[in-house]
Amino acid sequence: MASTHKAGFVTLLGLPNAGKSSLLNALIQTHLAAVSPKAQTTRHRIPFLLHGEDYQIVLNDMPGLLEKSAYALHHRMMDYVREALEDSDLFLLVFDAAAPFRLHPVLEDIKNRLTPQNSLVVLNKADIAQSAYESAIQKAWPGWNYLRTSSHTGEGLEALVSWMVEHLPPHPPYFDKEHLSSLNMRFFISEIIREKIFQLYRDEIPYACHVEVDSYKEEPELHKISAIVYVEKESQKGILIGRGGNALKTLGTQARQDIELLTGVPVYLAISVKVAPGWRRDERYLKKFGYFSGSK
Ligand SMILES: Nc1nc2c(ncn2[C@@H]2O[C@H](COP(=O)(O)OP(=O)(O)OP(=O)(O)O)[C@@H](O)[C@H]2O)c(=O)[nH]1
Ligand SMILES: [Mg+2]
Repeated sequence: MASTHKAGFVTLLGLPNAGKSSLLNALIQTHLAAVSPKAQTTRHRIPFLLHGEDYQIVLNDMPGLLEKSAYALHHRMMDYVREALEDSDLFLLVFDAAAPFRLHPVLEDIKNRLTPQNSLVVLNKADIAQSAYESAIQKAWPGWNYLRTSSHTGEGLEALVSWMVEHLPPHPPYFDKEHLSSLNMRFFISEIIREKIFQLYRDEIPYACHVEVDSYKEEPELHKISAIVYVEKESQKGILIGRGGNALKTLGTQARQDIELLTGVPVYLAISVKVAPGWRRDERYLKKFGYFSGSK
């Protein structure tokens, strides 16, 4: 019924590693958002679509809130947060309830810009939460609405959707209801490769990588994809490739398997590695890599 249809934009905000991307994947029941145990996995504002017969929620995954911006890349990541604060209908403030509770200045700042009417405090990782977390946050943030969730067990997810639908404005759908995101396949393929890099490599390597899909050819029986991993230094290129090319081979195999889950057909994936010196500090590279085009 068009007249009672609800639609709007909901943004997930929280510290790095709170479980925002995991929550999104659980809500859309598809692993599209990159997840890793390392902080700062998500670098873009990424819109996902959650549909019902009479609602459409545009759920923005976001980079975790950073206290300090060490790179031009970090500035861009926090610009996405500022933009989302301006143009979203609702906000989910996602906390890692398994971590020790502390009053965080970045979250206090966000709190001052939101209201209990347009925001819900989400206590995530309920499956492994600290029992004292809920009472600590209720004391620090009185008057806000709380919900315990777990993307691993599914706890609270139905209640979360109900809260969003209840608080969304009446509006026709913004996007086609067939889709899970307004972004294209190329972007999610580059995210799959980046997720694998976060899972397979240590220390600074994942942070120094940017991934671009430079060609995607769809044949009926096979999708041929070529991707480039950009690193900041020659030494990082060596680590990414590994002895005898073994590390890159493992990356390619693991990424291909996950891409095939998305395409539903066999994939041929070729990954090459290039050096883009100091790209995280260089606005020209950030522009070339799509960090200045709204939500990617
Ligand atoms: N036990 C448990 N672990 C979770 C849950 N949600 C997320 N995790 C884990 O927490 C870690 C971080 O998850 P992400 O979804 O990448 O967190 P994020 O908030 O998107 O992180 P950034 O993109 O870095 O800001 C991963 O190791 C997840 O497996 C949960 O509900 N329960
Ligand atoms: Mg994330």
